[in-house]
Order: sequence, then C-alpha cells, then structure tokens
Amino acid sequence: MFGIFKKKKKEEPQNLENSDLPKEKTDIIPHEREQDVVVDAGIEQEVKVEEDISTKSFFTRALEKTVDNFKSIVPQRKEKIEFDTIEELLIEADMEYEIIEKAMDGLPNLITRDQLRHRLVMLFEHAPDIDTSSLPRPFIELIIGVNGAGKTTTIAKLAHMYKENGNSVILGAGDTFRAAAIEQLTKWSQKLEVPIIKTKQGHDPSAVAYDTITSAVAKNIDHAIIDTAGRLQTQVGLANELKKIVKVCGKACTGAPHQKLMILDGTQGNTAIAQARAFNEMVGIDGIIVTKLDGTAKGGALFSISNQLELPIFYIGIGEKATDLISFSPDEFVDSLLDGIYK
Ligand SMILES: Nc1nc2c(ncn2[C@@H]2O[C@H](COP(=O)(O)OP(=O)(O)O)[C@@H](O)[C@H]2O)c(=O)[nH]1
Ligand SMILES: [Mg+2]
Repeated sequence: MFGIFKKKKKEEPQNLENSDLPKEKTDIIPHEREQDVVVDAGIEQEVKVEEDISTKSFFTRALEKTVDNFKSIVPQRKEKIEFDTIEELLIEADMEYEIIEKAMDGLPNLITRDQLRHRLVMLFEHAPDIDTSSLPRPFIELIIGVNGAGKTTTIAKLAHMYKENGNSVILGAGDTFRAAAIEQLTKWSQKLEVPIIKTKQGHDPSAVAYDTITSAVAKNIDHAIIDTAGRLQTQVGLANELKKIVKVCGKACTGAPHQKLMILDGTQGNTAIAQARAFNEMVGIDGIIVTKLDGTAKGGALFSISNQLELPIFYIGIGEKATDLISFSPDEFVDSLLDGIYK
C-alpha cells in the first residue's frame, strides 16, 4: 500500500484525488562523512555517553538551581519540616499554589520526608509505563512546540538515544518556516550520522512528513522523528498546518503519528502550561518533554505541568549536547528535590 502511494506521488502527483496529500518534492540526504560537517558551537561538543554518571546524579544536576534556592529558606537539612515552610519551598520552586494545596491537604504541622515524598510522587500519576519492546515499526513521532522551546535539539537527543539503543533513525525537517531550522537539523543529522528528509524553506511541511514516513517504511527504519514549525503568521495557520501534517502522517502509514510530543521550555515554569494547552487543543498531545531544566530554579513547575495537563512527562533536557536527555522518573525527581531539605 505504501509503495502504491509513493509511486503515484512521484509519477503523477496531479492525479492524486486527495488534496491533503503533499505534492512537493523533498530531498533525501544520507549522512555525510565527519570531515564534511560544519558544526555550530552548540553542536560541536563531543557526542559521548558518560556512563559513569548515574541517573540519580542527572536529576540532582537538573534540580541544582531549584535546590540551591531552597537554602535561603531551609539552610540546614532536617528530619521534620513545618507545613508553612514546605509551602514556601514549593512556591519558590514555581509549583502552582493550587497544586501545593492539593498535595499537602491533611498533612500534619511537622512533615516527614516520607509523608511529603508520597504526596509529591502522586502528582505524577500520569507517568508513562511504555513497553519499548513492542513499538510499531517505524515508530513515528511528531515534535511540537513553540520556537526556541528546544524541539530541534531534542530531536537530536532522541535520535542519539535511539541509535545508542541499536535502532535506526530518520529525521524529517518539518519546520519549513525558517531556513535556519532546516539547516540546524541537517547539521545534527550529519553529526549523528542519520538520514534526513528535507525541502526548501516555505515548502509544504506535510510533504516532508509524508516522504520521511514512506522512506522509513521502505528502508525498514525503526524510528522517524519529524520536526514542526512553532510559529506561523497566525495561530489559526499553525493549527491548520499541524492538523494537516497529522492527517498526512496517517495517510503515509496507518496509525501515524504514533506519538505527538510537546516540547516545553522548563525556564518558563508555569507559563509553559498555557502553551501546552493551546497545542493540545490543536492536535492532541501524548506526552511532554521539558527542556532546559539545567538552567532554571523552576523545577517545581514539572508537578503543575504533569498534573494540570494530565499528561506524562517522558524526558527532561539538561543541556545542549546530544547526551543531555534523561528519562523522567517521578521517584528520582522527588528524591533529588527532597535531598536538598531533608536528612
Ligand atoms: N541549557 C539547555 N539548552 C537547551 C536545551 N534544549 C535546547 N536548548 C537550547 O535552546 C535553544 C533553542 O533550541 P532549539 O532546539 O533550536 O529550539 P526549537 O526552536 O524549538 O527547535 C538552542 O540554543 C538550544 O541549544 C536544554 O535542555 N538545556
Ligand atoms: Mg527548531
């Protein structure tokens, strides 16, 4: 079925009955040799896995600024902490007051680590439990979010992670709104040695999505990751474009996209929630990746993000390198936070 679609499209695109199907031509760029690659400052850092660092310390790193801020409220770690002090700490970490009230309802005046830990972990009840051994192939992911949130960088991080796990990856440069976005993803594809499907600036992004998927199907590639624009002339234009991309993905491969991932900038704290709501209304979101947690004291916003949107957080970004992505673990996240205030 995919072969028929592809053949029709290449030979007589004008005869396609459905106007949703993209008609523009995209380029398939296989990865190039390392020495041909011109790299950006953020990309040129070595792509290597630091195996000696445990996941726990990654979370501690992600929450460094958030926990640092706690010191002005609780200078010394304690065994029990007053109710009001905990409230103050959570507000300081940019957790929404409504969520704080919900989490702390009925707790005593002096709160132990275990009591608080239990309540905070529960806020992530939408945490995912994905069985990665039974993903459809190709597994097609659409990456959504506003400009600057970290979409393109996160795509590189995901691609790197999948490759490290022994899977093949293809990228789709679906942010055709800006030439720089296509260029940026192309550089990452070269650095990571994964193929990319791209077109010229201003061309139809659903054509890119379609060709990325048909190429993944034809070459039996495990993962296809498709970038999208975060901003167009109008909000309605963006919504229509995203809806069209989603529809075209489904035409290229039944069930695609298998996952629509929203990328949220962690430095924006709670304001990111409004963005996610808007995108969720446009196309529906399956999960969230929060970026730039390394640069913010607003780590507590993750509680509100997951709880208010009723969506799982899949990963967090803790830097600009391809290795700076970690699977989100509610237990480890909460423990790292509590390590800063409890003995
Ligand atoms: N410190 C830090 N910077 C990040 C992270 N993720 C992305 N960035 C930076 O944020 C900027 C915007 O990222 P980009 O991927 O281009 O965002 P896009 O417009 O959504 O595609 C770039 O300078 C990235 O290097 C992260 O987890 N930590
Ligand atoms: Mg981008």
